[in-house]
Amino acid sequence: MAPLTLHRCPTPTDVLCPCGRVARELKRAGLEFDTVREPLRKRDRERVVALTGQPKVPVLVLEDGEAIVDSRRIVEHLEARGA
Ligand SMILES: N[C@@H](CCC(=O)N[C@@H](CS)C(=O)NCC(=O)O)C(=O)O
Repeated sequence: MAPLTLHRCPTPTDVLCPCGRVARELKRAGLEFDTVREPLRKRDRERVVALTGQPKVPVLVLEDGEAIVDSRRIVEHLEARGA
């Protein structure tokens, strides 16, 4: 199991949406991460709601279990850790 986990939408590329942007940034930084594909419809994202209290992805779960919501905040976090 990788230290980081990215919960993302089903969009199959890294170029089209906020989830793809986060995946690109993680790869660019050379960080190892697991990917969990979440359902397209927000009402079907029970796992995301259980993790974060809201249904939006991307969500990045850190080494200590903290979950960061929103692509902009995730990218800021990666910058702050020097990635
Ligand atoms: N402002 C959010 C937008 C997140 C967003 O639009 N996520 C897409 C997937 S990449 C989504 O969940 N779309 C389905 C919906 O909003 O119903 C961010 O940048 O993280």
